[in-house]
Amino acid sequence: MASDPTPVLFHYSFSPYARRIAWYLTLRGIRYKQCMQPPIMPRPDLAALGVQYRRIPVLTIGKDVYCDTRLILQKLEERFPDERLGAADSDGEGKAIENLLESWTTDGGLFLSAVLLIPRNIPLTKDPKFVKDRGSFFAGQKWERGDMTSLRGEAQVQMKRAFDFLESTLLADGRQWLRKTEKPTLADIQAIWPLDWAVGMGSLDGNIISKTSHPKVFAWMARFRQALSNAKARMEKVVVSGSDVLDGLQHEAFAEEEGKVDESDPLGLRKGENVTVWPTDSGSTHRDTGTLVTLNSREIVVQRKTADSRFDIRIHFPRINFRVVPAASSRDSNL
Ligand SMILES: N[C@@H](CCC(=O)N[C@@H](CS)C(=O)NCC(=O)O)C(=O)O
Repeated sequence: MASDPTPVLFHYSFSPYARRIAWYLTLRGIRYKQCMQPPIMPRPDLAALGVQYRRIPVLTIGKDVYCDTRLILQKLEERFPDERLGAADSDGEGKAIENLLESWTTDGGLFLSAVLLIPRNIPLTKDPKFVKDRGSFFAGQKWERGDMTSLRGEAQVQMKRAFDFLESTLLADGRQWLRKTEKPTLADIQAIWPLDWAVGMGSLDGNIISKTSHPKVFAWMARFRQALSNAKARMEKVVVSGSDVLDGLQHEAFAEEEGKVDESDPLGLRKGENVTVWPTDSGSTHRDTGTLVTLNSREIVVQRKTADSRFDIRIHFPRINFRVVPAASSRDSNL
């Protein structure tokens, strides 16, 4: 029997990915709890749950643990179907816009440009512990100090292109929200988060991106912030400790029924097999091993015990940018 537990968001406040989820929950008015995490490893609260995955945010609903904002948003849309923020299933064009905007901003997209533009003079980026922690975070990215000036210049250009794109296409006809709706939708969230992060950090070159050069985009961002602050005023902020979450989960059920392993999946993995899962684009050195319970083109789900072996949890990962292999062969895999 599935229970109806309150979602718990594990995050730290300056994570732009976590904001994407917090904003979604806030605009929907879905009550949730926050479990605040340190911005650098280790994260004992997640380790106690049995989660090795290092990226933020992570969302739990009962004994189901969801990794990666792409999957988290889909799951929230499904679990709370009334007045969803996403386009209706029958609205193919709306869904396509949402998905394309998501690919545009996420991971290697605009997010990476915003990362390159993090100001060098804020306390966090000067902290040697933070610099060391993030040193091996991006798989395959080698940023040499001497290249930073030109990389940051390139990133400003990518940001300008993003502002140009919205100004001259979706927002050009004076609409309030990207899908011409009355209220902000998932499409607005999918597009705005790295732009808002970059503006908020003061990262953008005002000579090429400003209220004067891109008035419609800046007005849209201001409307979004206003809608968010109105919604926030209606929400109660609930902060919980990691040990409270762990103790509480003991009495919760799984939020979802156990799924199936798709027999036609090209990887040929079997239900019940011991597998290891990790993200291929960033945070790849942190890998989760457990029993494979679900595998389909959308997600990988493994079941394992909490660190103290008190109870089982199921950890969900999306298929995009994740690899799953038999646990025995993961030690040899650097892919
Ligand atoms: N594809 C992931 C990316 C998440 C991500 O990169 N999060 C950043 C924080 S904004 C992170 O985990 N940084 C390293 C860390 O916090 O340990 C998602 O959509 O959730």
